[in-house]
Amino acid sequence: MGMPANVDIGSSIWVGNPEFAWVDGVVLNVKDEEAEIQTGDENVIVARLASIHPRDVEAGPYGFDDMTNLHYLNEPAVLHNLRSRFEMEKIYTYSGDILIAVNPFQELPDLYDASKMEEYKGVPLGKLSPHVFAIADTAYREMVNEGKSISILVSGESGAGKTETTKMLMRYLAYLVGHTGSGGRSIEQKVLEVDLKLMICTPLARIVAGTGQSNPVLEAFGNAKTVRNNNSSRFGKFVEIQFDRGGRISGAAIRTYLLERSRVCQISDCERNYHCFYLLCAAPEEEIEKFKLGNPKSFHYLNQSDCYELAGVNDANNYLTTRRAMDIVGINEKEQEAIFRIIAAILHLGNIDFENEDDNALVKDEQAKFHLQTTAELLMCDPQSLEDALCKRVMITPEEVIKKSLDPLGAAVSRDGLAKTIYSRLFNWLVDKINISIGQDPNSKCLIGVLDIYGFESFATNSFEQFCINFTNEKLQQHFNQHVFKTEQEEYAREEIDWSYVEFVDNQDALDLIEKKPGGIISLLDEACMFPKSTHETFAQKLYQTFKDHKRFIKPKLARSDFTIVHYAGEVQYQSDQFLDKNKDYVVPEHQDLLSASTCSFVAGLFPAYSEETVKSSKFSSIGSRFKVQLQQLMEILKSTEPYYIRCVKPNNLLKPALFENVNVVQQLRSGGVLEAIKIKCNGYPVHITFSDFINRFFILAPEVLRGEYVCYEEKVACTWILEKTELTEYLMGKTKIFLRADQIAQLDTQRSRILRNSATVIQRRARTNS
Ligand code: AOV
Ligand code: MG
Repeated sequence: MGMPANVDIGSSIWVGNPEFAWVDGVVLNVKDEEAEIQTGDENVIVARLASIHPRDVEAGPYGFDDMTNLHYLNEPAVLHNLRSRFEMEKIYTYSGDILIAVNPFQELPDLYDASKMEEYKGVPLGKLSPHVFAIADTAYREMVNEGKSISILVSGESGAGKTETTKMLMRYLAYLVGHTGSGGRSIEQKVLEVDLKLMICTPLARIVAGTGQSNPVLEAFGNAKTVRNNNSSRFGKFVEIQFDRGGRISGAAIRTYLLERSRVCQISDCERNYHCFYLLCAAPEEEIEKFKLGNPKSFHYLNQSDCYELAGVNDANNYLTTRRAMDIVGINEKEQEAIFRIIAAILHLGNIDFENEDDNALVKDEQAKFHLQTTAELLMCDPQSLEDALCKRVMITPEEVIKKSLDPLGAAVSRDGLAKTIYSRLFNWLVDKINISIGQDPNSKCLIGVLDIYGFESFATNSFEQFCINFTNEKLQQHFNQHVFKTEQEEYAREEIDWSYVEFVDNQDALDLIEKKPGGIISLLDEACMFPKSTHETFAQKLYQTFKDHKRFIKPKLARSDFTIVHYAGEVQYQSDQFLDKNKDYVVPEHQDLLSASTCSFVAGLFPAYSEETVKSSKFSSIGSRFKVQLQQLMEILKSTEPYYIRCVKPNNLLKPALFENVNVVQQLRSGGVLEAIKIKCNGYPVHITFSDFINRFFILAPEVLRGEYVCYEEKVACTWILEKTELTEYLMGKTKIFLRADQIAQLDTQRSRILRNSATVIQRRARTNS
């Protein structure tokens, strides 16, 4: 958006500011490449012309519902528009067909109630104030009327409100479908009022309730408190609702992506482990006794952080709610018992400490032995086998099979590995179970898919998880760019203007760097994992060599194993030291054998014995490559759908209402691709202004068009007349709109304000002479 500002003395402008991102001001003087500016807070500053953007003084205090109506489509204008609206509790704003949602961090009155849903039913997008219901409604109508599949892509950084937005989308769809045809109460309402279990008999109710109730279940096992969000989803999710020809829900499916495994045994201060652990510790007395639980502070997997309770959250109640939700999604009593037994077992497992005896790990003391015994009981496996699986490894040499002891550190790593494996298998089981119980429709005609996935991340240290997350975002960004580009083209076509003016910016090179096969980073990582002698350092060296001249790859100065990728949203420096370990999807055979031999069929079912075939084919399985395939499949689905985008924005890091931090928000607009989209528009003719708006604003440049002998009834002719008088060239004339470049509109505004200023002085002078 580096448009040369058309700066003149008296112009209203935005100027860059480190604290507030942008502040408003008026130009007092211009010299060479600099301008003297009086800012809104009455300071006089000097700024480079390049850091100045024109400001639309007539934008009004209420902001535009749709930011494509901004006359100056620049970063400060977008920021200011969102801010003004947020201050009036208008959290939703369109940018064309993209919905931007700023997290209010408070319940806004009536924003999501039934009457609001009724209000949006069947109303075209843009008629009412921007709302997530409007997007859901438009998506649904488009699906029914045009027989198209739709995807709604919800993105934003952690805590921005993706999951809440997704829930509102689902709630609205359930309401719509419940209210279509039959009239009366919605299915969802019925589900809430009538005995839940009974309602599950009808397929529609089962699906609506199932997708609805999958939330509390998946959130209990897949969400946790982090520093950024008290209810942070630690997995990505794509919910696909299937519809039949009549627009009725006929099935649904939930796909999940990349659950964060490390959290099960490692948490930082102020964060929590997955909610389910705390829920279980707050369960009714008999469960606590049965599972030998107690204070969460007594468990190593929970007491690494001093945070146990969440403000406003009652774990005991939530335990019961989760159990009820599990009933609804078809997880029976016996299965539920097994699930929580496993959760308890993981807590006890974490308390098995080891001590050192001649470099051999031994279970430490009576306390640790008690936890070993309890873990074995709960997992229904042999305690001695459990101890061996934790402390020993079987080595097969050509001569013999020997059991080698691990040292205490190795045993602790083995223990944590076991905990992570059990937990992630349990989570996958839950997802599969929910899918089976909701039921999929193999003959469905159309679908509406909703994607709730982690946004771009860049922390002080970035590991394999951030790499995968940012890879996902790079993929989605390409999809987004293509979409924005296409809609822009369509607008040109509608106005019957040649669209070769729109230039496409692409991030294919960044994607190639990551996923190209062979030769991309994921391929090189897999190779490193398969080669026994590699270390993260040899892996990094290989990257440095291979991508020496790649535009998107940087070897940081002095780095020995870090590498930087230039993502669309900025540079991220990755620490490669755990990449190899984290990429290996490997279950220790000792663990596998232990659990597949459990006398609890549920536990054994999570660890099906290998067949000869799978042993051969799965010599090495890589998380990175599997993720890449999952992502490819997701992209295939998305490509076959009509996309809608919702960009969630987090107004502050304190998670507080009514606080809007400019710098923070600008950062998100940049990395969320909102400004990228604007950039795509700015490459061509970003200002699309209707003939009548143009006349209203600029007739003053040629007042004769509205006067006596010149009155023209044809708006287009009047516009041409005005434009000819201003000596502007190279604008584009559409059927209903004029397309201008950013500098052209600025030029027109400058001329206009000059005239207004002159006439103001004339009026003042007249007033003075009259008095
Ligand atoms: P996320 O899904 O984007 O983060 P959430 O949807 O969990 O973020 O939102 C975080 C919190 O913000 C919620 O728990 C609510 O307290 C509040 N919130 C969000 N949207 C609204 C809304 N529309 N109205 C009122 N409060 C809201 V993460 O899952 O961490 O990336 O991994
Ligand atoms: Mg979430």
